[in-house]
Amino acid sequence: MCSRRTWLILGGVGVLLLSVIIPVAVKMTLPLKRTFITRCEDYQGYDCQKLWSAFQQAYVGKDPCKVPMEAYDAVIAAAPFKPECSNMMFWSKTKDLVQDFIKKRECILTLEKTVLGFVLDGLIWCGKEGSSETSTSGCPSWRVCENNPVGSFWRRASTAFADFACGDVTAVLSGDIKKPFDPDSVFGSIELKRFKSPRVRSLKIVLVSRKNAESNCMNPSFQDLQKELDAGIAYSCTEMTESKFNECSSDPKKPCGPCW
Ligand code: N1C
Repeated sequence: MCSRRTWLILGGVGVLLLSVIIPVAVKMTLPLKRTFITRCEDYQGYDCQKLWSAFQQAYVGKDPCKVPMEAYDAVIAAAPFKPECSNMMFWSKTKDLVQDFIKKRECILTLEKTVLGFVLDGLIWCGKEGSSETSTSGCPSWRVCENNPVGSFWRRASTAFADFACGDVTAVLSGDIKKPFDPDSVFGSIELKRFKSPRVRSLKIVLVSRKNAESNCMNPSFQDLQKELDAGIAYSCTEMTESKFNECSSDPKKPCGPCW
């Protein structure tokens, strides 16, 4: 016979299994397709089955280190951006900050607000030679190889998004690191180079930091940025604390316009 203490322990383990471990395991094994279609349907306005089939042909059955950006041409073409030439926001090393910000400022457009950015944000996927399956774990990162399915997707989508940029563009960078502008980041190596005058009128860098900033707008990396920027695009940089930046997103007087 089991003692009362044993029953209590067994009960506790059962509750833990039901409430934490099993849901996590199920979530991890949820097929990518289901997440893709569910998010796509929530987004509305696109033929989600068509998008899925254009998307998965980019990497399914392929060596996960041999998926170049061009593999995603078909899915990018299947989800053209809606014409909208204002309030476009780019970022590097500030993803969480920007995601919180845009939740409150509906009119600001980031790649994660477009259908493919929305559907694939935070996901991992890859295929395998000779298989029709999609894996969501054990996929190579950029440290292993550059042409991995996730990295190539973001580089391809960022290219299309930056080609579409126009008007006054904002990029939110981090003042908490020594080199806020990284020429090897997606922002530095792809997006910045696609901004073209006169379509893009200006680029404003918003450098956001916690209390004791590591770098400011005089940081030498910004000279490299300006060298890369198409002549004719006006450049400016402004420093801001994280709390000011967050306040700015909830300023009811400025639901859309810039507050820097
Ligand atoms: O390499 P990064 O940032 O400079 O890329 C950010 C830049 C943004 O302006 C976006 O338009 O490129 C675009 N972008 C995404 O929208 C995006 N969502 C999620 C690029 N990458 C994106 N991700 C993932 O986050 C992706 O896996 C990539 O490697 C990181 C961003 O890295 P980073 O260095 O902070």
